[in-house]
Amino acid sequence: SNDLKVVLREKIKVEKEKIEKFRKESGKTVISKVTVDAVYGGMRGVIGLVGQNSSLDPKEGICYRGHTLPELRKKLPTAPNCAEPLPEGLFWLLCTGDVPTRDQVDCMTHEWNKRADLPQFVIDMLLSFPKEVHPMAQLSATLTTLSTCSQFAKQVGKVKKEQLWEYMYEDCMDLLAKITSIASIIYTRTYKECGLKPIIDPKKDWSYNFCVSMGIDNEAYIEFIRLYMVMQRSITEQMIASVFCFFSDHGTGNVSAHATHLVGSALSDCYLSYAAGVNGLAGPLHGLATQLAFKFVVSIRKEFGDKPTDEQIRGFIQNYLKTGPIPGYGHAVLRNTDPRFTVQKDFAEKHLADDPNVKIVWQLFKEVPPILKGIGKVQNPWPNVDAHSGVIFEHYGVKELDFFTVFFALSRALGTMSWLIWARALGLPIERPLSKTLDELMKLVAAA
Ligand code: NMX
Ligand code: MLT
Repeated sequence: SNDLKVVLREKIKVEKEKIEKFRKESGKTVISKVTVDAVYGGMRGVIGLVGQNSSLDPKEGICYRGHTLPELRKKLPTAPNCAEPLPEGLFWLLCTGDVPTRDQVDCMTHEWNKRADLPQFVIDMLLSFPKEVHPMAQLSATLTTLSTCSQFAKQVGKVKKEQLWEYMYEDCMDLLAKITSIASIIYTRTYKECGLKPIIDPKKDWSYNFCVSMGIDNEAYIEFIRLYMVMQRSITEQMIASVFCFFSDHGTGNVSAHATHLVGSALSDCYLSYAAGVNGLAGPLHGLATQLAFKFVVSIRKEFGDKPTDEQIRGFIQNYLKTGPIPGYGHAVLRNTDPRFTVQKDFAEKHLADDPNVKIVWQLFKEVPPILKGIGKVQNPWPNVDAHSGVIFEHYGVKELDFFTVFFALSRALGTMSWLIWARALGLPIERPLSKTLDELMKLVAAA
């Protein structure tokens, strides 16, 4: 079938049986231990979440339902005469585990285009934000308001628990269809004096319509956005069920995906849940690093011009380290260069190799890791996804730094929405780890 809901219905049945059997056989097997350090250290190393359909290898990076990012670039359907994968196809893959056919992807595009219109009260709200409100705050507030339209919220307590996922599915499809319209209004209204009405050409794909609605009709930019949407680790952390309802694993549970899942576990609808995720993504150690990493590059150019020497760059890094971490470097899980960085580098090599900002990003790639290694305590001295994105957005005309993390939020929505559907389909319970006082911890240690 080309209808995602029909395909999902069958997949959910099979997956539920598999999990039931697994839990019957192995439910009491101990697979992880919790140390005092883990309790104080952001729950590092504690397996408390399950990634149904993907994995994040510290060395290899993200794997989407068994496919690496470079593989997906080749396997997922593209727009006609284009090279980069369509995010619609990724969403199908995230939901079903299958690489979709062209017809299935077309069907997704059609669905999202059909659902893209925003209610008037949401448009009014978007047009009334003071322009100083950060775009991520605008996005979060708008999503929260959209919960008024949730079909899921209206059915909680009315229909059987097993049926709830069907309403979550409808809401998630709506959210994905509308979130790009919301983002394009935020962009045009905050930065271009007016809030342009989103242009939804029914013959065009999700990313195309979004880019054109932003007022940037440039094929290379649209291709980058398609790639970027696919790239933002839309699955690993999102396809995580808190089946064991405990703690976050080192390899899973990034802030935005975990926040979304956590709020969803209280049976909040997808709008409320994803607003929570967006709020987490807006933090400087998470998605805001996209704009901070770009600022870092711009500051280097301001100080040394377009062609800084390696020595100047090293001095700049050392100085910056006195104030905080180098944005775009390091990771809680990865122990290698983020493949999402590599994929963007590959794109930039083809399309914008002469851009002076891009050149500095590459120079930093050479100079930052040895310095971070030298500090001794940094677990991962390599660049993450955020080290590269900003210079590419800027190259194609998005000069407004505060908007960069919104792109991240659009991309992450694909993974979080696919997981919310699954979480409700599997009937996952409310997430509620235990917390202890220091005295209680000390007693536990004494008794251990
Ligand atoms: N520059 C300088 N110091 C760093 C960096 C860095 N880029 N990364 C980690 N450290 C320090 C870290 O501050 C900590 O120091 P202290 O013990 O004094 O607090 C020490 O190294 C050990 O930290 P790690 O265990 O390596 O990293 P952790 O898992 O705690 O944090 C990040 C991971 C991503 C929060 C951290 O690497 C960081 O702050 N990076 C810069 C911000 C960034 O790029 N964030 C985006 C991540 C990707 N995303 O999109 O979310
Ligand atoms: C992410 O994609 O969320 C970041 O790489 C951070 C993380 O995985 O913790």
